[in-house]
Amino acid sequence: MTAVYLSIGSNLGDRATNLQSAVTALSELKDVSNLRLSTIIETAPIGGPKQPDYLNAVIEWEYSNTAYQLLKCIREIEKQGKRQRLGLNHPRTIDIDILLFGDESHDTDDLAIPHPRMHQREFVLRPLSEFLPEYCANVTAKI
Ligand code: PH2
Ligand code: MG
Ligand code: MG
Repeated sequence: MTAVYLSIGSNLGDRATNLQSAVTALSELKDVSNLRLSTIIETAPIGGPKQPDYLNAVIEWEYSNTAYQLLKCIREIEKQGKRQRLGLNHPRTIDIDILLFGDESHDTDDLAIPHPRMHQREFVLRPLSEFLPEYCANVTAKI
């Protein structure tokens, strides 16, 4: 069992329903237990073209398969959520990013863990701090 943290976000369509559908789909994956959802926060978009505000949250859970298997499942759920890949930081119905996967590090074209930009993103750190307050206080102090 590995402690895994995911960031979820939506800024197109019915944002709350999009997040809820993603949480439901994630919770129905095999290899998953003890899922907890942070507070859902509304955040101004960072980067990209002019676009609507996001709803963001973080998920904590235990996962018993590999990071690559999880990535495959996430891509499938994003597809079900009508995610279109319009470009970097463009608006989206649903985005699911792996933030932390136990103490693993990955740096390939497909998978970068810890998420390379998470430490600068308040929309990640604020909900993540509900689960990992000391980790977030430490990274925030180093920015
Ligand atoms: N995601 C991005 C880029 N910018 N801004 C906010 N507020 N929330 C996001 O989830 C977000 C973003 C790329 O994935
Ligand atoms: Mg993202
Ligand atoms: Mg993503």
